Amino acid sequence: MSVARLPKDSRNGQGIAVGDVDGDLDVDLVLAMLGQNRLYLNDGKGTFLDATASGLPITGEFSYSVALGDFDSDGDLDLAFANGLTSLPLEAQRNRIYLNDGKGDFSAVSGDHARLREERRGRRRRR
Ligand SMILES: [Ca+2]
Ligand SMILES: [Ca+2]
Ligand SMILES: [Ca+2]
Repeated sequence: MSVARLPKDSRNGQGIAVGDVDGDLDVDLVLAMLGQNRLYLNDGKGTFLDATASGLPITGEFSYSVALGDFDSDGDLDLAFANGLTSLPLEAQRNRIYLNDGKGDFSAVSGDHARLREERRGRRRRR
């Protein structure tokens, strides 16, 4: 009998998303945490290996929810985190989008772009 196993640090999770983030056809896990979010890659047999250090931006933000979706339409699953906690500085409460390089390595490049677009749209409406 085989049993799915999670790393020991898989606690205090607020939200969870499942999807094949590294393109090897098994389903991986992303956890929204109060503190560093986690990326667990499936070894194909239901044992999850902690790939947080290599795959996710390191932050101290408090995430309450996470979703996977191909936001930039390049065929891989990207990440969106809903952040909060009013005692943190406003910048640390911003929601985040991280883009996947196709192998499960996520980077935070698009957060500011998303915000810029929002602001531009707002400006146009006001005119
Ligand atoms: Ca996978
Ligand atoms: Ca994508
Ligand atoms: Ca990509």
